[in-house]
Parts: sequence; structure tokens; C-alpha cells
Amino acid sequence: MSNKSQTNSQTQMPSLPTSVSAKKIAINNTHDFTTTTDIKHWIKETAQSLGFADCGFLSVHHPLFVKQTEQLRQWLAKGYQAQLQFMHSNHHLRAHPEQLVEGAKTIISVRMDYLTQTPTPRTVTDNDYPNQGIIARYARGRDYHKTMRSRLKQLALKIEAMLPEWRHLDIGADTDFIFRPFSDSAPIFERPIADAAGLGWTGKHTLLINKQAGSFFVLGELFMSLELPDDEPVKEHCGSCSACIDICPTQAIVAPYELNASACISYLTIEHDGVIDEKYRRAIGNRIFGCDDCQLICPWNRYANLTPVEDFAPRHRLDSSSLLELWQWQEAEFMKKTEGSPLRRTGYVNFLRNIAIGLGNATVNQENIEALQAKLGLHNTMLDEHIDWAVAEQRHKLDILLINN
Ligand code: B12
Ligand code: SF4
Ligand code: SF4
Repeated sequence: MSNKSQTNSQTQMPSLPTSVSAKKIAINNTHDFTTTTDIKHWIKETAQSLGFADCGFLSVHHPLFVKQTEQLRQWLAKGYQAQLQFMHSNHHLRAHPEQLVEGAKTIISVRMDYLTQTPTPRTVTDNDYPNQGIIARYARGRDYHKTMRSRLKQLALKIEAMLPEWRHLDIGADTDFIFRPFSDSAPIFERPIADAAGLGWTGKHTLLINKQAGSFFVLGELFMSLELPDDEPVKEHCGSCSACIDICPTQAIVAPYELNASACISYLTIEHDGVIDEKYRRAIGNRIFGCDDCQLICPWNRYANLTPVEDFAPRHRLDSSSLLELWQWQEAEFMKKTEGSPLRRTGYVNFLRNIAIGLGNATVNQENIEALQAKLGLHNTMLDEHIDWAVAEQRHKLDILLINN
């Protein structure tokens, strides 16, 4: 897709996030662009000035796409995708990303850190607060999809403005500039692209890890018509470690680099619609939206960086709310408080379903039982079934407590 009609005017460019960024770019504009390396260097610095931690470059014709499509088919054949229907579609576009954006030659793969607090290294402390509703760290603020895509567009506009200075190099700077930003928004192998473009290696939990920054970052891509050479992948550094596999509460990492999504708490609490199989409910604990355990335990996350991007700042105390507080949210409140937030994805009743499971797993307390029962019959039988289970779990713990005293 050509975005040229939207991008001709410099005056349409969104303002830079910081004055430091503007200064950096001004300095860089004095560069001599004698090789493609100079251009890549400029793009990298500009990406960083826009809040991206790093970027790498990869051709749309890289052999990984066909290979990865075959691996995806094998993954689907095992049924790991559960209700993730979109994983079945558009395999031809996954295998041939040049068809996704006609005229695109290069993918700029970017990563953006999202931590707003440094977690205790190599420990899952979330379990220490059983009455708190744990929301995955990426999801506590503004939806990253929007943040990523709007900043990728800013990056594209800055690149477009530089094209006159790059015309002497044979990279297509003298033709119409075509670009399109993505972040988890199209049939694209985002993690394998970032891996091949040198942003990190794929850990045994299947997420990308960077030696200097751990794995608490999200990925995005800018497809564009400039032709720039590929970056090189980095060496993997998991070695003999298997901490992520061992810690996974639902044993969803069935083998190194192989995730059964249907068992992953992230899938169950965010993507899965309807009844959550009883066999997973105790293991889900107090995680009510997503799961960070395999990352929290990973030794490389002692190097995880805090984000410079304000959008990730927790909203509505989503980093510290109790299960009971969240349980009291009415639907209108849920809709209001999750505007522009990833939490919207799960929907109100599934959100309550997740909290019900959390309350079943919470510290035994008469108040939990009463709060759970107060919502019986208010929504649907699916939720009622989880409430009944949670009340039975609370009562079971109460019985044990009474026997022991
Ligand atoms: C579907 C999906 C999910 C599913 C399935 C995850 C999965 N691992 O497949 C669910 C809902 C469970 C999920 C959960 C999460 N997700 Co998700 N998810 C995606 C999505 C949309 C597609 C991933 C995909 O293609 N999976 C299909 C399988 C087939 O691909 P695969 O994992 O790459 O598996 C292959 C390799 O392992 C390879 N392989 C086999 N053997 C070997 C050996 C070696 C050495 C190597 C290198 C590879 C390899 O073969 C496998 C089969 O093809 C991407 C966005 C995107 N468009 O790419 C985000 C994405 C992967 N998710 C992301 C995040 C942040 C998460 C969560 C951390 C969110 C949370 N906190 O709850 C969890 C983490 C769970 C986990 N351990 O992976 C980020 C990852 C960022 C990063 N640092 O890597 C992405 C890239 C989104 C983004 N734009 O940032 N996710
Ligand atoms: S996100 Fe949680 S449930 Fe999913 S693989 Fe990682 S530790 Fe397991
Ligand atoms: S916990 Fe260990 S095996 Fe898992 S991704 Fe991190 S380094 Fe690799």
C-alpha cells in the first residue's frame, strides 16, 4: 500500500516525543551518507529517538518465511492453536510478505521495552500476593498496538523526508516511497523476523530475548520500499537452562521452542472465549489477564530495561488492584476503564470469569465467598459455572482450615 498521499507534507508530521529526539536528528542530518550502513545507522538512531529500543533490517524475500510457514503448519496440525482461528488464515501472505505490501523491499523490525518497574530477578513474586489480580506487564497501560503503529508511522515520515539526501545510493530513494506499519496486526511472523534481523534470539519459551535487554518488549515492523541489506542474527544464549519450561504453571511449553497455546495462561485468560477447563484453574492462580512467569524466571531479564514510553504506565491501578476490587467493576465501568487498553480484548464476562478463578484460588475468606455468590445468575451460565467452582474451592480450603484447628 502506498501511503504517499498521506505523507507528502512535512507539516503533517506528528510532533517528536522529546526535545532530545529533535536534537539527535538535527545532528544526524549533518551526516554524510556514503553507504547503506550510514543510512541504517541513521534509521536506528531515529527509531530510538521515537521510543523504540532497537531495530534491525530484513529483506521481504528472506528464506525464513517459507520455512516458518511449514513449521506453523506442523504446529497447527498438533492443535496447539485452540480457538486462535487467525493462525489458519493467509498462509500465502506469511510465506510471501512482499505480497502483503506491494512494492515493499525491506522490513524494519523494531522492539519496544514495556516495563515500568523492575521485577525481582529470577523469581515469580506474583504468587506472593494471592488476593491481587495479576495483569501481564505489557497490558497495564495503553494498548501497545496503537503506540507501536503510530510511532512506526512517524519513523516512516522521517525516512521519507530524508530521501533526497539518499538518492545517490542505489536503494530506491528516487521512486515513490511506500510503507506500512504493523504490530501484531497482520499475518506476519514477527518473532522470527526480529530473530533473523538480529534483535535477539528465540528463547525456549518461544519469545525473543536480547542479551542487553531481556525479553519484556513488544515487536513491530515497518515494511518499506527502500532496499537495505539484511542484518545478521545473533548467537543464542539459553544453553542448558530450562527455567521457563520448569516454572510454567500449566506445562504449556511442551518442549524447548514449542508452545501449546491451548494450555498457556496467556491464551486461556485473553483469547479463550467461554469455559476454561477445570484442569487449568488452580494453576492459573491469580493471573487474570496474560502471564509473565516464563519471562520473570528467565535469567536474562535481570538486564531488562524500563520503558521510556509513557503509554505503558499502569492505568486505574492495574498493577496493584485486589481481585475483589476488580470483581466489583460493573460492565459500564469495565468499558470506560478499558478504553484504549488491551484488556478490552477479553470482554467483560470473560474478565469476570478470570477473576472468579482468581478468587477461588485466593486466600480463604468469607468475603470472597459472598462477593462471588452475589454475581450468581447475573450474566450467563458460563460465568455461573466458574463462580460455583470458585465458591467450592474457597469452602474446601475453609474445611481444611477448620479440620487443622
Ligand atoms: C499467537 C500468539 C500468541 C499465542 C501463542 C504464542 C506462541 N508462542 O505461539 C499466545 C496467546 C499463547 C501468546 C502468548 C503470549 N504472547 Co503472543 N503472540 C502471538 C502471535 C500473534 C503469533 C505467534 C505465532 O506465530 N505463533 C505460532 C508458532 C507456530 O510460532 P512460534 O512460537 O514462532 O513457534 C515456532 C518456533 O518455536 C519454531 N521452532 C521450532 N523449533 C525451534 C528451534 C529453535 C532453535 C528456534 C529458534 C525455533 C524453533 O517452530 C515453531 C513452530 O513453527 C505473535 C505476533 C505475531 N504476529 O507474530 C504474538 C507475540 C509472539 N506475543 C507476544 C507476547 C508479548 C506474548 C506474551 C508474553 C503475553 C503475556 N504476557 O501474556 C505471551 C507469552 C507466551 C509464550 N511463552 O510465548 C510478543 C512477543 C515479544 C517477544 N519478546 O518475543 C509477540 C511477538 C507480539 C508482539 N507484537 O510483540 N501469544
Ligand atoms: S506465559 Fe505463563 S502459561 Fe504461558 S508459557 Fe509462559 S509461563 Fe507458561
Ligand atoms: S529461562 Fe532459560 S531456557 Fe528459558 S528462555 Fe530464559 S535462558 Fe532460555
